[in-house]
This record gives sequence, structure tokens and C-alpha cells, in this order.
Amino acid sequence: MKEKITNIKQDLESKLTDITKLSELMDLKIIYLGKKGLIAELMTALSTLSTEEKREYGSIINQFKAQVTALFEDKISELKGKEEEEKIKKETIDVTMPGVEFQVGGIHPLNKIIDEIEELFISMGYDIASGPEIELDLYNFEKLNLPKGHPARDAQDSFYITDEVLLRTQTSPVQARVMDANQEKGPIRIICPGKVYRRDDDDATHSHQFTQIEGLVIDEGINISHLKGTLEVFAKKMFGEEREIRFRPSFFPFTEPSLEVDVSCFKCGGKGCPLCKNTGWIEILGSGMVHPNVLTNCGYDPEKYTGFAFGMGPERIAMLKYGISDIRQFYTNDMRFLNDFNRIDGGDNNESK
Ligand code: 2NL
Repeated sequence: MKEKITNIKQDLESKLTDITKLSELMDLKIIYLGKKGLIAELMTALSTLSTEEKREYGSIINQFKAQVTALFEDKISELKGKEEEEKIKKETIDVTMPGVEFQVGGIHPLNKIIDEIEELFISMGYDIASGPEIELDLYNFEKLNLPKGHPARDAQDSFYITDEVLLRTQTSPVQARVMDANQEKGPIRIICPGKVYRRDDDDATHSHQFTQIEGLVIDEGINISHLKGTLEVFAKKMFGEEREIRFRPSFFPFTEPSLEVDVSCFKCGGKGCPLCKNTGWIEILGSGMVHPNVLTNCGYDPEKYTGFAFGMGPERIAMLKYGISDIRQFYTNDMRFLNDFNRIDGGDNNESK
């Protein structure tokens, strides 16, 4: 038995020195250490021996097995190291190969406009407020001086979920909620950007879902000159310092008086062109002094407080500013359109769409 073990060992050592390939080594390992390998055979042979001999040789074979396993482990790591070295030697890097082009994401043009408007109002001391898109009739209409049956709350235009719950049609309910929730009933200066929903058939100028930014300022002594000054700063910031604004009387149920705001045409400078339909002016937003009923409905004393409010559509502002003719471009995620606004210059020079 001893002799047999010595022979197996010598034979293995000489075989191991000759082997240069990892795959051959693995085959050899099975011959020695496999289930039906030489070591297993030695173990089987034990059964023919006496109890005494079994004990002696059992322990010798176990030690031998450990030695053989160690020999294989050493050789495996030696060959693996060599193969790795050779692989690295063979590898070359072609520095002239073209690189992989990465698609870099960017901020959506609509969000860029919203961010820009938010920045401006934050710089004037406004807070940003938000609220639910699934809204109560109470906040979307009732508190804003649009009682049930009011012609301006045409049910045809709204997505009602129940009699009292709908998808908000404007962001004014956010402002009504802020007024309502203000315990001190003190001054407010907020803008409310967000998604709104109307039951419209989508076309180049209509979308059933779009965005709005509304603003609200409430304090003692707020008057229409505050509104005019604020919106003039806004118009100049968005459309250029040389711009002028003008106000036209209008009607909204939640403001009195109500004013529509036009900016002098930034394409022709006011001389008249197709963009301004030869009027020299372009409508950019609606505004007015907060209706006393709205103040009362939200817990403010209209004898003490006055306020102004305005509302605009960021899509319209972006379409005017960048010459975009179809509102659906904002929602269809056509990469050719989006990439136009994703250049290093931020797309501000885009005049071609
Ligand atoms: C438009 C016009 C406007 C308001 C929105 C408002 C909100 C409260 C009270 C009073 Cl809580 N007014 N919002 C006022 C005037 C006009 O939006 O053409 N939007 C696109």
C-alpha cells in the first residue's frame, strides 16, 4: 500500500511538471481526485484490510489526499497566473478607435421655461406652492367665485370624477388652499406651477393636459400699480429688456378688475408682422385684482387686505419665445425636438422650429 502511494505521488509530480495548459491540468485532477479517481480507489482498497491496518492506512491516505489536493491547487494558481499574463501581453489598445457615443439627458424645454419663471419670482421674494391635481369642486370653482351653474365653469370642459371631485382645470385652487390654510390671515406672495386638465380635443394649440403658472400677492395696500410693475419685470425678463407691455380690460370671475397683458412683438419690435398678426402686440397672460368674494371665501377680510393675481401658460410662453408652432411637441418626446433644446447654449438661440 505504502509503495503504491509513493508511486502515485512520484508519477503525479512528474506529470505536473510537464503540464502547461489549465484544461489538461483539470483533466488530470479528475484522474486523481475524481469520484472514481486513484485516491478513491485507494480508499476502496481499504476494505480488504484488517481493522488495525484500516486505521493506519486510512489516516495515511487522508494525509496523502490533502497533499495531492495542495499540489493541484498550487499548479492551478500557477497556470492561471501564466494564462492571465499571456492574455495581457497579447492585448493591445487601439487609441484611434472611435469612442462610444453616450446619449446625455437634458431638462425638458417646458421645465426650462418653468424653472426660469420660478427663479425670477423667487428673486422677488415669492414662495413656490403646490397642491393636488385631483381637486375638490370647492377649491377649483366654489371658493374662486364660480358657484354651481356659473357659465364659466362649463362641465363640458372639466374631467369630473364624482359630483364634487375633478381634475383641476387651473392652478388657482392651490392659491385658495394656501389662503385658507394661512392661520394668521397675513400677507401672501406665491407662485403655483403645475399640471392642469381640460376636456379639449388635442390639436396644434390645444391639449387636454397642459401646465399653468399662477401668481398671488396679498397684503394691506396692494393696488393695481403693484400688479403692473411686477408683470412688466416679468415680460422684460422673458422677452427682452426693450419690450413694452400694455393692459387691456378683460373678465375673469376671480378678479375685478381683470386685465389681459400684451407684450410688444419681439419679432418685429412692434411694427407689425405675421407673429403679432400686424398688431405689434402679443398676448402673454391674464391678471387682475383678487375679487373680494374670493378673499372672503378664503377667510380674508377684503376691507383690510387686497391682492393681485395672474395666470399664464408656460407652453404658450415657450412657443412664442422659441417659435414652436404645435403644442403637442411638448408631450410627444420626439428626440429631434428635445435635442434642439439640449445644446450647450441651452437652446436659447432656437428660432427655427
Ligand atoms: C389666464 C388667466 C388668471 C388668476 C388667474 C387667481 C387666483 C386666485 C384669485 C384670483 Cl386664488 N385670481 N388667478 C387671476 C387672473 C387670471 O389666469 O389666462 N391663465 C392662463
